[in-house]
Amino acid sequence: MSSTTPRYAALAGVTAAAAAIGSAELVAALTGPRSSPLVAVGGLVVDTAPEPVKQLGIALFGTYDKIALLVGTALLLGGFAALLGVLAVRRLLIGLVGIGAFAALGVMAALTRAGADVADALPSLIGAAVGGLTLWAFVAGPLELDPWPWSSPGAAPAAGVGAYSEPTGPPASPAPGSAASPAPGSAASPAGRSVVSRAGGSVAADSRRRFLGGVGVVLGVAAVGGVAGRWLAGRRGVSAAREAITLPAPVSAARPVPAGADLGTPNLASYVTSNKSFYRIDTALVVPQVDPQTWRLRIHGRVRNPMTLSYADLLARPLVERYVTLACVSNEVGGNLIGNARWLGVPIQELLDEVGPLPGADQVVGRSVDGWTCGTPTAVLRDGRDALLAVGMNGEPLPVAHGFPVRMVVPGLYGYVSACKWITELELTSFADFDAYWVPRGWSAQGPVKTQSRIDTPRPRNRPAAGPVMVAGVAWAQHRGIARVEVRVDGGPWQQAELAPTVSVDTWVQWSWRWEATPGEHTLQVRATDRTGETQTGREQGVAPDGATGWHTVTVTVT
Ligand SMILES: Nc1nc2c(c(=O)[nH]1)N[C@H]1C(S)=C(S)[C@@H](COP(=O)(O)O)O[C@H]1N2
Ligand SMILES: [Mo]
Repeated sequence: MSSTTPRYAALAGVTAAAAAIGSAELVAALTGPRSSPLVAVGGLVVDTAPEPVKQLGIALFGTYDKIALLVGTALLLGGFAALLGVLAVRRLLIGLVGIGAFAALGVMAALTRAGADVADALPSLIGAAVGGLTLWAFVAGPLELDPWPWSSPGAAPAAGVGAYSEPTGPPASPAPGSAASPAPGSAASPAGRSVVSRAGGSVAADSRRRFLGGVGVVLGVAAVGGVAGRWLAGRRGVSAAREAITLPAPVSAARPVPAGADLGTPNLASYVTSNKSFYRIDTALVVPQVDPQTWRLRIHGRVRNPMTLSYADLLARPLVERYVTLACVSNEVGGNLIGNARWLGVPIQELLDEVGPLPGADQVVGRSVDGWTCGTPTAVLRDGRDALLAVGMNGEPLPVAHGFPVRMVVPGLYGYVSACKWITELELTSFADFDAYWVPRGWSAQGPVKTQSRIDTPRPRNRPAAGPVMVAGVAWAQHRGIARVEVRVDGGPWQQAELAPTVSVDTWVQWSWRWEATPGEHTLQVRATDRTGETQTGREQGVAPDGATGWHTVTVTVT
């Protein structure tokens, strides 16, 4: 038997949840985006989800994993809200307790985020209050209305007894003065039974109209409030501050990109990756907005002279500009979580020399404003390579998503152990004393980039014609440099590819090889050898715990 009531009740629950979220977003415009319950709870999920679940999320959704998480959270919330609505019709207290539980979760999540203060509890609390009032307004009066307007005519309930009105219990009391409470003497009959009529002008139809009208108004106001909240929060962002910045010229410019570094072949990754197409990986559900005016970098821990720098202090120092290829440890063989940019920044080595690390301080922990950490070997930062506290990327201030105002970039190390974005602290400690963010989650404390190579063209779907085919791609072994790249077809002998010139050993290199392709299906493989003489292993290993290995293999059909 179908009944109208649970559907109205579920709709009331979802509407109350929407009112709660909308008002929470509006409040979060004042208290900061990370205090939004959706964002805070999502962040908690990101930080506490078991590693296999996270891996699955990344595998399924790639760099859209965060959007998937937010959409998933919203759907789950919608389901719970519908259930709460149905339960609340039976007993309002159950619904209110449910909302209270969600509020508690929101408060707990918001208050445990890095740098949280008590005001971060407000969006959840006010959202819960608004949600609770909305729920009360909708369900305090009996929700026994005319048949669900969109159900097939035959689905109308026979006796008009709402499945969730307790036949023997006392009638639910209408909410005094609440928008959705039925007008005295309208739908609710003394027995708590609904008056159902198929005639358009009945009192039940009236109250149905009023109910759906109320739902429409609340959903509309919630949506407007939520969007306005997001918009206001966005206006509090730092894009304007970023655009107002003019970066000083470097005292040491990057070596110009040599002619021929870019083969310009279609499908081949360009030698320099634009900011727009540079991959983005981080745990931040909302991009941290860090005001350069108030930004400070604290260098402390096991040092002789702790030091605090402002953004102006940093820009006043001699800046260097270098091309460095940044790669993610989660990059699969053949993957594209890698990019090459021209970074402008202060050499970290000079800062370390000034603070004077104490003996035993073998790890430098970079800490972001959102609490994320990475651990970099002190020795690597002091061995003369161009490890930078970067303020510029490809001639612009760092894009906000790539760490504005300041981030780390260290040639030769994966991003998770070196490339802290939105950095606010450098803490000298030891590997024995501190595990950075990804280490307790099963990733290696040491993350040197593995020698790798990738075939960018032809792609499997290209179906090149028989005859000469340009096979090309990129290879990288940051800070060691690439000495040789070889290609083989159908498991045959390795053939030497040609290497394009590069700026330095700290960047990737494009390679190409002319293939006399014959019709049919063929397998192309690539391997690189770095300048220490080590050849990339063909043994296949996944990305965890310290980077994938194996030869990129592409199967193409030649026509
Ligand atoms: N604050 C912060 N910095 C971070 C991360 C992060 O999650 N939070 N992820 C790191 C990882 S795993 C990588 S690969 C690089 C990616 O930098 P990009 O997003 O600029 O490409 O940033 C690193 N810096
Ligand atoms: Mo990464």
